[in-house]
Amino acid sequence: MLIRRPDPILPSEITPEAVYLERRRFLRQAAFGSAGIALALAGCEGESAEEAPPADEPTPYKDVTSYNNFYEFGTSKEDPARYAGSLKTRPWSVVVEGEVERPGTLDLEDLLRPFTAEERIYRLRCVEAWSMVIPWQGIPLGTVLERFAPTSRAKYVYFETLHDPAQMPGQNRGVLDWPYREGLRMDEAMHPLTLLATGLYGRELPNQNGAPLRLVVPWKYGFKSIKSIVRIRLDERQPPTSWSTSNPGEYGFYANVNPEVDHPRWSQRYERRIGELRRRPTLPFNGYADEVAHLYAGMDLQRYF
Ligand SMILES: Nc1nc2c(c(=O)[nH]1)N[C@H]1C(S)=C(S)[C@@H](COP(=O)(O)O)O[C@H]1N2
Ligand SMILES: [Mo]
Repeated sequence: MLIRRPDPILPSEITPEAVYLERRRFLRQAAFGSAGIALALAGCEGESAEEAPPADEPTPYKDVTSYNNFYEFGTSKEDPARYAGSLKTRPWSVVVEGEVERPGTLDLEDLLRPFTAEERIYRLRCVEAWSMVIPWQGIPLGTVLERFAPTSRAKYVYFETLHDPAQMPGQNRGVLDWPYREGLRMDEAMHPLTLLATGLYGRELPNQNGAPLRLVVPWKYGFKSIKSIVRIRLDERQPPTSWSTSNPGEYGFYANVNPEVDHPRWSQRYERRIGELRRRPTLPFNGYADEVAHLYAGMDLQRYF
């Protein structure tokens, strides 16, 4: 019988998630010295904590970067990976204005230099009920906003995506009122879970995922997580947002994931993790209720959906 030795793995065949997971394993081992010490520290028997599958398995890099929503490059989920190459992400700057004592401009390098990008694994859920688990790198938005000294009149934060139809051909079509706009209430913006993401899977953010800088608000529907941001404005009043302007009956300003409130055209009770066949029950606030439900205490979430 011929025993075939496995072929050596070419670097080009190593998936980004394999590289990422290996690096994480290495960092964890370095932190604990050895797997044995990690086991003793965790106080568990049998399997070490390192080998136990995480409750939320990250979605493969290929799916995270090839099944996207980014209407500036087309309305189908395959369009952004195919067409977002036309977006030029350097140089890049973000205007920060409005209710701040120190308005100014952030260029991307300035933004990254004084901060260390943190690594967070977050679920992202879309209103159409698909979800992914993505290892993001980024900076808590609140840390960035504090540099500009919000005034006491700052109640909301407004965000705008680049408006340049030459680079973003989808903006030649009237599917949305361009530029893409989003907003958060100040307490949502300052919440430590809210991230300005600069990368995923340990790599720079791919264009289709919102390079070079996008918002990630893990307890809300994906549409809140605005991509390729060029303007941040602190406002006294609730700002207009793209989806709630184009279809206010279907997309509210708050966009809290809520299994109890159906979307007009479909139930929100279940979701499908990309790559899984079985549906999962939708968790309130996308599974982050312990951290964020208090922000909405006393609000009627049927009305503020
Ligand atoms: N500028 C801009 N940002 C956007 C969108 C968009 O069309 N344009 N789509 C939103 C929606 S509906 C979702 S679900 C997420 C998708 O992010 P992902 O492609 O990285 O998964 O991006 C959000 N941010
Ligand atoms: Mo979405």
